[in-house]
Amino acid sequence: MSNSDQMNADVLNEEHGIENQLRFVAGNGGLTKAVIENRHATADIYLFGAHVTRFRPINGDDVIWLSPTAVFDGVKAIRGGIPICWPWFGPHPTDDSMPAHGLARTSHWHVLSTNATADGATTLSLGLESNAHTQILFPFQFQLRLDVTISKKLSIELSITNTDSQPFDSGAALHTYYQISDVKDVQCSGLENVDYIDKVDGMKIKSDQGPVRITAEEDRVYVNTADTVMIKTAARTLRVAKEGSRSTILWNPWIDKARSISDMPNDGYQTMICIETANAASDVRQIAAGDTHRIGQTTSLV
Ligand code: TA6
Repeated sequence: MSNSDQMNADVLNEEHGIENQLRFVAGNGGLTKAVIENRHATADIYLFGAHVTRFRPINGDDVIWLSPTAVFDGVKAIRGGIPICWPWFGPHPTDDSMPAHGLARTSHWHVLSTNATADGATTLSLGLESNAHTQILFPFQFQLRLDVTISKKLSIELSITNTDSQPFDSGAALHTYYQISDVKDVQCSGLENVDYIDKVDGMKIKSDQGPVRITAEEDRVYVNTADTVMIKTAARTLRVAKEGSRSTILWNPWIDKARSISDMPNDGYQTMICIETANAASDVRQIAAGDTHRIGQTTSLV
C-alpha cells in the first residue's frame, strides 16, 4: 500500500467509516475499496468505477463473479463484479474511437455518505460529477450517484441527474457478473416470450418460450421487459428484480470469446453469467435539463 493510498483510506475512515461495519482499505493494485461486513453479508466496493466486486451473504457463497485475472490499474475496467456502463451501453452509438460501455466504469468516484440502518443493513453512496475529462467523452454536465445497500440482499441504484441546460440521451447497464456453479446447469427464467436482439446472429429479433440455457456464446438484448429474472442452478436460485429499466442483457462469452478476453481465464465462462439491468437499444432514456433518472436492481437468494 502506498502512503497516499493509506492516507486516502485513513481520511475516508475518519470521515465515513462505520465501526465494525464499514472500513476503507487499499485493495488490489492499491485502489481504495470499501469493505462492508454486517450481520447479513460481506461486500467489497471499489471507488474506481464505483465497482461492486464481491457480495457474499453470511453462511452463503459468493453471488458475484470476479475474474481472477482482473486488472486493477485504475485505468482498465475491472473484469467481473458490477461494471457501471454509462452514458452508453456497448459501443458508442456513432464514434468507434470512444470506450466501450461509456466512462463511468473507468472513472474515479468519491464517497458521498455511508449509513448503518436499524435492521443491520449498510449503505455506501458514491458520486461522480462531470469534469474536463468526461466532457471530452460526453459533452454534457451531469451528476451520478450510486447507492449500494448491503443486507441479505444486494441493492444498487444509479441516479443520473442532468445538470446541463439541454437534454441528453442516457444509456446504461448494471453489467452484473453472477457466480454460478456450472454454466451447463444454469437456467434463466423470466424472459420467456420477450423479444431480444441476438448480437451473435446478425442482430436478428428472436424470442424463446422456455427458460434460457447456455450451450454456446449468448449475447442478447431483451427489449420491452421490466420483469424479474431468476438464475437457477442445482446449487441455488438468484432473483434479480429491477426498477427504471425496460431492457435486460444476457451474456455468456462461451469458449472462444472467453479465450479472446485477456483478463478472463479460458475456463471463466463456465462459472459466470451476466444478467444486466439496462437502458439499452430502444430503452435509452432522454433526460431533460434538471431531471434525474434512476435505474436499480435488487439481487437476492431464493
Ligand atoms: O453485455 C455484453 C457485452 O456487451 C458483450 O458484447 C461483451 O462485449 C461484454 O459486454 C463485455 O464488454 P467489455 O467491454 O467489458 O469487455
